Amino acid sequence: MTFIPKCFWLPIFLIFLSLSCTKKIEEIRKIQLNDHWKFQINGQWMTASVPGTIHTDLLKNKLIEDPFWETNEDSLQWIEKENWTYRRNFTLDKKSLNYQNITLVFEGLDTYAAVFLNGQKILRADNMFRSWKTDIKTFLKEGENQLEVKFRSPIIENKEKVINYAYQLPSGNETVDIKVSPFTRKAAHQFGWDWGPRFVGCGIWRPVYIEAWNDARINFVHTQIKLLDQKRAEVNIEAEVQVSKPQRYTLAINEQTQEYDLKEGRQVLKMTYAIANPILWWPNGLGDAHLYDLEIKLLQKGQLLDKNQQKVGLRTIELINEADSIGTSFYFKVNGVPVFMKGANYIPQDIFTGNFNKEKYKNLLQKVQSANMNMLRVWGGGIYENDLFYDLCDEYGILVWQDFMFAGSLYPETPSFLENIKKEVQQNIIRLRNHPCLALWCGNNEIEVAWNNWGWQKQYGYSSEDSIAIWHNYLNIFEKIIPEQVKELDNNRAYVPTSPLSNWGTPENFNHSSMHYWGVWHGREPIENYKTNIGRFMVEYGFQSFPNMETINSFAADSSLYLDSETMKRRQKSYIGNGLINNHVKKWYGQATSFDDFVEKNQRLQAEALKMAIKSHRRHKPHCMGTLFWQLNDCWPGISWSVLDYYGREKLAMNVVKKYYQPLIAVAEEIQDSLAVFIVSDLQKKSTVQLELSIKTREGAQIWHFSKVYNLQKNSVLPAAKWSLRKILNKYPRQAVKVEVQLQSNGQEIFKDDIHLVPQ
Ligand code: BMA
Repeated sequence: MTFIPKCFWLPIFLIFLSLSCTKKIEEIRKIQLNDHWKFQINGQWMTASVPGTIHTDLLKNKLIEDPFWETNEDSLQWIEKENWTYRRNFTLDKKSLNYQNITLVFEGLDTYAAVFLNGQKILRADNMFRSWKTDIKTFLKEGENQLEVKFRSPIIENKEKVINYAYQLPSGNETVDIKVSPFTRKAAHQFGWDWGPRFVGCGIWRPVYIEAWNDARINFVHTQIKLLDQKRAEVNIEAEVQVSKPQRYTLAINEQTQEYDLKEGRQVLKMTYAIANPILWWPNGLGDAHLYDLEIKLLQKGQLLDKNQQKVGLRTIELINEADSIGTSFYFKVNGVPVFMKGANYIPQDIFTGNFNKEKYKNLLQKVQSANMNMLRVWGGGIYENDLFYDLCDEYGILVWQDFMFAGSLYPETPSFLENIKKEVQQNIIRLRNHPCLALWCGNNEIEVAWNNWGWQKQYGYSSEDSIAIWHNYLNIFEKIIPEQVKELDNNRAYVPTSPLSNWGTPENFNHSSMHYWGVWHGREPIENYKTNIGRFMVEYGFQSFPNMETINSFAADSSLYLDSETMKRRQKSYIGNGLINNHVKKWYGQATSFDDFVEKNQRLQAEALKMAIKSHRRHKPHCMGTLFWQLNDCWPGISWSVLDYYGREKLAMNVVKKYYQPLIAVAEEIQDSLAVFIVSDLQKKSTVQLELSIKTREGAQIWHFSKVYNLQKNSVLPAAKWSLRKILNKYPRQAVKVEVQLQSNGQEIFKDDIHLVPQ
């Protein structure tokens, strides 16, 4: 062993001591608190799920019957009138407690909640759509801690407010006497809608966790495209950081770094990230939805403190909503080119919102993509969707029309309510604005058309003073508070205060802006009216159908399998009811011979209705520049306008959507005494197709044929040909023939359709 003289020991010891005392800066630590929750019922603590909902917790513990079975909805209404308490314990070690800052984060509390940590109140929540963060360092102890969330029933919370309010507020589709939904910032459809049940629940519906950090952290990142041309893109990156120790920090974006001397508190760090030869992000059908990965890191002396991952899609998007030669346009330009939007209205995938299932999201959005859709509208009576929804839309090239969560109601004008929605709007804009899929912010669903056309003033007995005050409050929310936040936080994205901007009342209205066309269904018009009522952008229209028998059998006993059974009547939530469907079925296909037969015919009818509408909308491009049918999906196994049921099963209409949303289709249409064919191309390049048109007897014998090659312009509708029916039918009556239309590309069939002529 080498001898070390005594005098050397001291400096070696001192060096060792100083090294061991230099505190290593720790990276931010996230402690998940989603497990081990319990909820209390009759003094007992039962297992709970987080994220979750009281109804599903009760069900999992076998404390209630299946809420979807038969008419069980009715007997489960007591749940909404109860307060519910959730609790869990967790242990913290000394190391975690040593962090300078410890924050508790609830990504979603539904809705009125008081949160206690070790018996001390640390938070009060009153909005399902907000996330909640609070510093908890001083409330924590080493070892075991207890977290408790006490939910108050929205009915109990708001009953007095409803009774004492100056006037009654219209309230979506609520059917009970005391209508609390306008006062409650909670998914409106859960109070009952015309396609869903009333289940007003509560719960910790999004993840909960602790964040422990030292010195500084990243609160959020904002990415904005500053420059985008063929050679180069520049993305502005703003990172809001929170600093508890003033010193020099480094911000890194992928390989690029920049130093900052930061003071205590919140501050925004700006950097520009350049991309050479950028690859654009395109909506589904027009190219790849290319995404760039950015990793934003906050470092101190080379040690990582916090990081944030972003996916950036390079694209521009504009809404062109302006006066034109027809009336008022409404269309989107993506990367400078007008794009016809093909899609649907999307509602929450589960009435029990905490019931979040990744696979279900993925399956649904894959179906959307493979059905050739390029846009979904997240409708305003549901929720601002989970991050995964927008991540998948980014990836699959599905643009999102995002409503703020206001639908078919009017809202109180108290300062605390307005402040609450302002915070909700701020948080959700910040959470969603980086997504390339996000196309538009829309203030609300159908409030303006309702105010102007649905007779609320008379129905609710408003005096003219009331009306002035109510309308003033409406304008304050949708033309001031919300757009001001959009302008401040997401200045480059379009905002419209409401949908639709034009009502379907008069023919002239079809020349203006966005349209919800409900003449067919609510107006009891014949389905054929889809052919002539075509707006500039069809945001809603649709026809109901029953789900597949397999789904019906999941909620109805054999003894309920008839149209007038209590179960089928209660499942039908639209005031028009099953009778309207039945009348149309009879008219189109004759009296159904059994319940199964009725369901099958109803689905054929829905498919026929959507086919007619979609073909007409597309062939009227560019008068019409978008078609979003009502509705894509369901929140329970029910009767609705959906094409995919609660279990993801496809109705017959789904095939129609897939087929008629293809980029190249031919629309053969009877116009008075003629047969006309239009070839529609949504492609952004020229193409060549061969049209094959035959008239055949119902038995299949060909009596007339036409074939021609057409060169199509990009993004076009070509009126290809027109014939006098009298000439081409010869002696055959209309009802004895069918018209077959086919498109071929390079000898391959790419589209085929049959149409039947209207008998004379
Ligand atoms: C639309 C929607 C929903 C409703 C649907 C069917 O206008 O906005 O409110 O469910 O009609 O009636």
